[in-house]
Parts: sequence; structure tokens; C-alpha cells
Amino acid sequence: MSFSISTFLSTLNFILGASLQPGDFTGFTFFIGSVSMLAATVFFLVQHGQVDKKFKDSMLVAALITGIAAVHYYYMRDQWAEGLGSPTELRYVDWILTVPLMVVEFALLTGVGMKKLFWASVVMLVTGYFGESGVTGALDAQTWGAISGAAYFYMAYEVGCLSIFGGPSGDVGNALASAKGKIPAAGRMLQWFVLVGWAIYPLGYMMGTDGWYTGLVSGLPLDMDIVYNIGDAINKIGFGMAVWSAARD
Ligand SMILES: *C/C=C(C)/C=C/C=C(C)/C=C/C1=C(C)CCCC1(C)C
Repeated sequence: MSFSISTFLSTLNFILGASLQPGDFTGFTFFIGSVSMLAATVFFLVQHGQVDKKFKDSMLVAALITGIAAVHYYYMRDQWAEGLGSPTELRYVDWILTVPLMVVEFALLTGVGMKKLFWASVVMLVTGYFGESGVTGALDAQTWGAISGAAYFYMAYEVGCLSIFGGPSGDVGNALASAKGKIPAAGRMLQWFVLVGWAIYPLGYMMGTDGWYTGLVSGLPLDMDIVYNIGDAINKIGFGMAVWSAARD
């Protein structure tokens, strides 16, 4: 057979720039990430024209989230393919732009102000970056990770993840629990993304940084970037799909 996977990859590499080596599974997930984020962006933009007026802003924000990610994935794939290792800076720049946009989605769906969630997301990501990059030796990776985790739990509480089980909840969660109709229904779907989908990230962090937990996860056949890439696909594309599924019909 004249077609082979390596011909395919070298053609791809010619188009894309830096070379992904055959067998580089992590690199391949960066590539799939950039393509699927781009496809999702086109889809959300097209659907933006179709949905009811009250959902238009949410659809546009969904498209912005995947669009920003598509650009970052393009460059992350490049950095990885150049052999420069895990693209920590690009990753966190992407997150510091896209996670607040997810906060905007909650604000759009509930009408509740986003100040608390915004600042919590900044703390979560900045401390996570300190831990993962090691730019500051002030605290070790697991302590930075614990602070970041606390901010994550606060966000989960605020958006009402605990109220799914009848537990306490913050302003956004209370608004979602009491309101009726399609818009809060979309918001209640997003709670599951924060509770389950976002929990993927601390797992990736534990795989990529040293600490007491290294032994717990080091036997797993996934590396940090694969876990983050799976998390992004679920949370960025899935988040938009959830909004869209509530918005259609
Ligand atoms: C599109 C990107 C998203 C939804 C990124 C979310 C990222 C997190 C929820 C990251 C959380 C982290 C912790 C809870 C502890 C360890 C450090 C982080 C930053 C990986």
C-alpha cells in the first residue's frame, strides 16, 4: 500500500510547520485539540445565527472560548513538536482567558454578578501556574496546588455544585436552583462540568509536578499534557454543546 501513516504525518507536518514524530501520541492530542476547537468554533458561530435571541450571547461566548483555545492549541502543538516540552505558559495564558469566559457564561445564564467567581478563578490559575512552572520557590508544588484546589472548591460551591446533592450553595447556585425555564436548565448542566470536568485538571497537575502524590499517579500511562488536553476538549467543547442543547428548539 502506498499510503502510510508516516506519509500522512509528514504531509501534515509540511502544512503545519514543526514536525510531529510518528508515535508521538501527546503531540497528536495537541493536533486533534487544535482541529476540534476550530471545528467547534465554526459550529457555535453558525448556531449563533439559529438560536433564540436570549441565547445569542451565550453562544458567542462559547465560540470565543473554543476559538481562543484553537489558536493556543496551534502554538502549543508547535512548541511540543519542536521538542521544547510541555507548553506551560501558553497553557496558562489560554486558561486565564477562557476560564473567566466560562464565568461569564454563568453570569449570562443567571444574571448574578461574576466578581467572586472571577477572582477565585484568577487565584486558582495563578497559584496553579506558580506550582507547575516553579517560577517562584516561595512554596512547593503541592502547597501551590492546595491553594489552587481551595479556590477551585470555592468556585464549585459558588456555582452550586453541592446543591446538586442538596448541599449548600453560593449566589450563582441559589439563582440556578430557584429559577425555572431553559436558561437555568443550561446553567445546571454547566454545574456538572465544573464538578466533574474541571476535576480532571488537578489530576493532570499531580501527574506533572513532584510531590507526595507522584507515587499515586506515576504508574498511569497518561502524561500531564494528555490529561489537560482531554480536560479541555470535554470542558470547552462540552460546555458550549450544553448551552447549545438548551438553546436549540
Ligand atoms: C478551558 C480551561 C479550563 C476549564 C481550565 C480549568 C482549569 C482548572 C480547573 C485547573 C485547576 C487546578 C487545580 C484545581 C489545582 C492544581 C492546579 C490547577 C490549575 C491545574
